[in-house]
Amino acid sequence: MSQQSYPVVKPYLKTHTLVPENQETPIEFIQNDTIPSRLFYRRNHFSYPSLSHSNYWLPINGLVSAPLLLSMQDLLQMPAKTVKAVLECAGDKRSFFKPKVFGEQWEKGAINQGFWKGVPLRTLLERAGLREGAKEVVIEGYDYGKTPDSDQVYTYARSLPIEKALHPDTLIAFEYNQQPIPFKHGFPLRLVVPQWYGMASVKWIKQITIINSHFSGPFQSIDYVYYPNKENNEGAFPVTTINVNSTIQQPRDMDILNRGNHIIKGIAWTGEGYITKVEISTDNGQTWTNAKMDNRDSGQYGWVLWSYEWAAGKSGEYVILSRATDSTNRIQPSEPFWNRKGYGYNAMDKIKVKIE
Ligand SMILES: Nc1nc2c(c(=O)[nH]1)N[C@H]1C(S)=C(S)[C@@H](COP(=O)(O)O)O[C@H]1N2
Ligand SMILES: [Mo]
Repeated sequence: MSQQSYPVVKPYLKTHTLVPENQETPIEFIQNDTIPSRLFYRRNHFSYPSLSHSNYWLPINGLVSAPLLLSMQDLLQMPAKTVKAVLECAGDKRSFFKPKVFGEQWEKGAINQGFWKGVPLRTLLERAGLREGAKEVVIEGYDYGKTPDSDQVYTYARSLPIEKALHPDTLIAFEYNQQPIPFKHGFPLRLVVPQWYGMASVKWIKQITIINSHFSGPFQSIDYVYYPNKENNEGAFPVTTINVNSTIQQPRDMDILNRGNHIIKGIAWTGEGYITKVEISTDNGQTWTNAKMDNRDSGQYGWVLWSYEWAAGKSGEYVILSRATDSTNRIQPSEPFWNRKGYGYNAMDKIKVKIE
């Protein structure tokens, strides 16, 4: 079968802002199952922190029986595990919302997958001993600055409810793809919260504090909240679990192709359960066919690779759609759930191509 050949372009990250650094992975460069560090999207609220790695200590304090102060050495000696997980920014695909919303105009590449190795946060919480009334675990990073909404200086900090903090796969990670975590992605320690959008996975961990109340830092109570209304905060609720989603990697939007057979391929992922079905339409949603799914190695938190052989017999313009369904019966909607800050976009993916 003949297949369209693509010009070879050296992979790069597409820059949205340089300070702080916000760059995404053009979706066509996601070729392998895991993304190498140099192609890992970067999402930062502040300038990179300056850290003295040689003298790194991790405090765990607050509502615990025995506060801990751990060295890297201490951590590296604890039982560790490795998980393969999708990390997706809650603002991924924000640029497709209509009407437009403020915020970084991410296209489809604020997403990553790789292997994280670390010590379960649970292990540390058990060692420190949670005291009665422990409700949330606050993870604070070393980076700081002023937020757009106020003149105050904040560090990047987020909390997890106790249940998610105790999930055995919520990790204090120190390796990405068998290497120490690259500095821009959180070296030496980063939280990794599989199944939740990326904002939960705090980089450059400075300290961990257990509290008996609801944490309300700006990245918890102002940002990373779904605001369904344009004019007011009614119906607001926090951004947590990743929505069921899929992306077409090939062909690319606006490609001009020859008549004949083409492979349509891409990825699909979800934050709850697993992907059960990916459907493709080449006639703008009138008819749908199941794509072939290759989920042999996707694991519990990984994306599935899918493909579809398309026999494009007639010249013309085509709208191609992809739509994923997960095991909790969530399915990608035809229209996204619009919200004022533009989080969680997961409408079915859509590209246009021309057959000559
Ligand atoms: N300390 C710190 N952690 C952070 C952030 C940040 O700005 N500072 N950004 C969060 C957001 S919104 C996302 S999507 C991911 C991005 O991780 P990456 O830059 O490694 O891709 O990190 C999260 N953790
Ligand atoms: Mo994000």
